[in-house]
Amino acid sequence: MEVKNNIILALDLMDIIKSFELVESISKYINTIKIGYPLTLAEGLKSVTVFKENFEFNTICDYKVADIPATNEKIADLTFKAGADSIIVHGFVGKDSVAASCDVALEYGKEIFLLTEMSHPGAIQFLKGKGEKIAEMGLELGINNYVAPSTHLDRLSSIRSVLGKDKFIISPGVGTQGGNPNDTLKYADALIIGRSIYNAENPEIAIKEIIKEITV
Ligand code: O7E
Repeated sequence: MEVKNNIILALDLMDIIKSFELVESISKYINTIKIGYPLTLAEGLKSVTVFKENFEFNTICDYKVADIPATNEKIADLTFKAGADSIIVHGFVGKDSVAASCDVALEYGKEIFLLTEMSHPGAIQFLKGKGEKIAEMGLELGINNYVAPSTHLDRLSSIRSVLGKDKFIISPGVGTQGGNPNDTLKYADALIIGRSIYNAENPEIAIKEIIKEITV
């Protein structure tokens, strides 16, 4: 996946009109958006379709799919039917559940992102240290795309070591959560950034500042 300026916008606003205005205001700096539960639950799955139809962006649906295989299949099917290019799936649920989402992605000629470890402080409680095993499982399943945290660089770098240089890693936590763009891009291929852009007084200035800061 080619991510313009290495930035994926986390579109976590809960209003489709405001989301449109935001994306329009920064559309020349990005080509990839991540739509998650905030916008989808507020406005429906049609928000994915509407964005896909109006912007020529890669659209990653962040539904952190984490259920039994039969339910994962249904979630993935509805998501791809709505127009998503990829879906984010939790790894901790195990191989059968992840494989179920992969199979649906394959039917649509689309992809999944496998979530290894998370970026928030509470992630160290149960998930920390499991990322390598989840990454190994992803490799066994032939998965090319992964999510790993920018706020725990030791974890991100270790997960990169397991995956090797050819796998694609996207990393949340830059900005508001404390992650640094250049440190993160030593190990990740793209940054997921939300609040530092959409909560800024001027999102265009904010994204330009981040782009200017990126030197790697
Ligand atoms: O902190 P922000 O506002 O820059 O937003 C970060 C986004 O990344 C937000 O949508 C959040 O749900 C998501 N995220 C994390 O912050 N931490 C994680 O560990 C994982 C994700 C995520 O996107 O998961 C799937 C990629």
